[in-house]
Amino acid sequence: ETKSIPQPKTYGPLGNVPLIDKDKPILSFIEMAEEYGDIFKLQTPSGTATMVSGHELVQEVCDESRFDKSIEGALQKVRAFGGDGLFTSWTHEKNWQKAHNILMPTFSQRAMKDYHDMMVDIGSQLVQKWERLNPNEVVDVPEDMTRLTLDTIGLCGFNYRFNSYYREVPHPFIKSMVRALDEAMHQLQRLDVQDKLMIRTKRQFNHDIQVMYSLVDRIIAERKAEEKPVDNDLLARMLNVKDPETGEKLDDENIRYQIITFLIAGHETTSGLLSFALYYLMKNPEKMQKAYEEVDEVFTGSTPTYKEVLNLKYVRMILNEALRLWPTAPAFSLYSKEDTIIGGEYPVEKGEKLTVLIPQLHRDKNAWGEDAEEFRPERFEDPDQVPHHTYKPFGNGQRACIGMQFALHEATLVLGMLFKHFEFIDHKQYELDVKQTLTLKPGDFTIQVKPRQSFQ
Ligand code: MNH
Repeated sequence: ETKSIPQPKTYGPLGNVPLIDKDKPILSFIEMAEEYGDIFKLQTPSGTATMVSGHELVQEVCDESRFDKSIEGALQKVRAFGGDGLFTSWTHEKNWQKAHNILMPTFSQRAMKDYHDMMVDIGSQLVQKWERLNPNEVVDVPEDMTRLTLDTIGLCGFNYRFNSYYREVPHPFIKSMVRALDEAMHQLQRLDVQDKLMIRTKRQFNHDIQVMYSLVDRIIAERKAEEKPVDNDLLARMLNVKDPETGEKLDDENIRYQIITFLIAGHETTSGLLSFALYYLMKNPEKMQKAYEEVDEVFTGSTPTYKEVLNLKYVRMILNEALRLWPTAPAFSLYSKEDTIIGGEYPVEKGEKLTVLIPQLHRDKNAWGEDAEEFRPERFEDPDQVPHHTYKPFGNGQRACIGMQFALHEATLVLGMLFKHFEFIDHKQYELDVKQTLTLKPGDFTIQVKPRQSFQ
């Protein structure tokens, strides 16, 4: 006995598009999931999308023998500049396996030791900036976090300094990247004819891609021209290391795509994570207090060490919980390898696509309990208590995030440094307004900061 998948009402050739908020599609999907349940279907100009969010269904589609990552929707649009880089390639493309083999070792927990001092360098720039503000000045949290995460991946990845804290407006790369990502998200909701008419938008998109390429090509050329190039960053690995399986190195075009990919994937999401974490702490003073206590106990010297960061257990739990409520990369897509049935009742054809709606999965009361909407880092105290297969902020299986340790080390270190140095003032009684540029961030989130007395 099979059932058809629920679908909201459609509007002619636009399908379900009029029901989707074009600036924050993910929030519309969350609302629809509330109404239509664990699985529902949407028709858009770029095809049919089936959204799954119930924990049992998600567990099923995370079975890699039956489903694999699909490059579609926004990801397919991002492919215009990410090419066959790790993020936007199919698993069966030769360059995915090759780059995966070559780059995995640079992202292990141990490899973070090599990046730690550079992360501290950039973190200190943020601390110094905030220390030098006048008492009434206001901090735009997501903006300063984006400066931090961009500069960190630039330095650790490519020995390149964006020097974002010395700029009033974002680095040109960032301007182009944000606009291109935003355009990729909006393209999805346009009919082909509409899209073809938007000549200026298209020109801007192509221009933005060229801006990104030119920076990256310069970074590569400068590295190649150096007499004694550094040998321990990501770029060095990309240029020099052979894939043990094929004996081949990455080609130049693919290296360009990988660098773009790491610059994008490597900072937007982590910046959102830090912003959401600070937001939740400011709204939960008892949790904030616990974080202060931990940091005061663990960070004893003037500069945090690699090992001390690993000991910030509660800060790590705070980050896990922030990523549960607002996973900053909120969806991933799969295709079915065979004709199959999911949930025992919904037929899925070979090649058919499914999208996992992560924020909804993370709020599934059947898995997380009645308090699923509450910010409670303690639920991550005992890893065995975390419900299996219901927590996917970094995606799934072999296509999961390669930068997870990097993001968590960076974010834990920086939250620790901020707690060591500041008190935070919710000067405008901020109410959460989630913004989407493919990834999620708290919009218009400003605070005031005050140096902590005990450290003056
Ligand atoms: Mn990241 C894949 C989330 C930080 C580089 N990342 C993914 C996926 C999710 C994700 C989800 C899977 C997407 C999919 O299946 O389509 N990533 C995050 C989050 C953070 C994050 C929530 C921070 C918080 N990611 C980072 C950082 C880097 C990075 C930092 C690099 C330094 N991520 C990647 C790359 C991939 C990826 C590269 C693609 C990996 C692959 O498919 O081989």
